[in-house]
Amino acid sequence: MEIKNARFVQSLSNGGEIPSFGAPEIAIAGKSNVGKSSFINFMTNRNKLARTSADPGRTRLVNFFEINNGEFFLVDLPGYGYAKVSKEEKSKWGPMIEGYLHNGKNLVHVFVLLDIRHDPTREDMQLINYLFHYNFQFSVIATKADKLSKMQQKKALQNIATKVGIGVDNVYAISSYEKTGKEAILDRIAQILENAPQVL
Ligand SMILES: Nc1nc2c(ncn2[C@@H]2O[C@H](COP(=O)(O)OP(=O)(O)O)[C@@H](O)[C@H]2O)c(=O)[nH]1
Ligand SMILES: [Mg+2]
Repeated sequence: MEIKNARFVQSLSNGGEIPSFGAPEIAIAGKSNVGKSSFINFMTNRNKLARTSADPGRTRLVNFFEINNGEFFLVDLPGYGYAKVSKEEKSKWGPMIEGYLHNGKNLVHVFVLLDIRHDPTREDMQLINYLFHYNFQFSVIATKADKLSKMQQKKALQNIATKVGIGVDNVYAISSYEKTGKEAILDRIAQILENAPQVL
């Protein structure tokens, strides 16, 4: 599988009607600053397709990115666990993420992004338990692998797999900085699309 082109198509705000583009969607979830936007830019070879860190505005919405002229969509979910936002704003995120996960008709897989250096947080585990509960297919992507040596990475992936309760072959290390780990994820995407329902 190859990502030849990508474009931003739509943001979904709280309570907005979930769009359907008639193609499989892979959602990208994780806490603020884990590297979601950088991951999307890395995967699509684009510097600024998804805006990174210093631009919280758009990252508070569900953003749809069309890949390969409609072959599939990457859906960037709002980051959770950001300490600086108000309680009121925080209270909107759960429903927005859950609303999409629950009602998005074309959703076929969730990539849960976790920082390779840390154990999953309470909020990460809430999301993961939710995915288990509703039987959603998901994989874990361990970000910022460049922060650890190869040997430390191996240990960290095993630790994350154990904490999450999945096999280590379902946990992928990536570094958007050093641009490593992309091929394995493209292979995973190919597999996901092969198994996606034909009529959405
Ligand atoms: N060392 C390292 N830092 C990264 C990597 N990916 C993202 N970051 C940094 O982590 C911060 C948050 O990244 P961003 O993509 O905006 O995270 P988001 O909030 O999950 O969308 C930024 O300062 C990035 O430069 C990576 O692969 N390695
Ligand atoms: Mg972001």
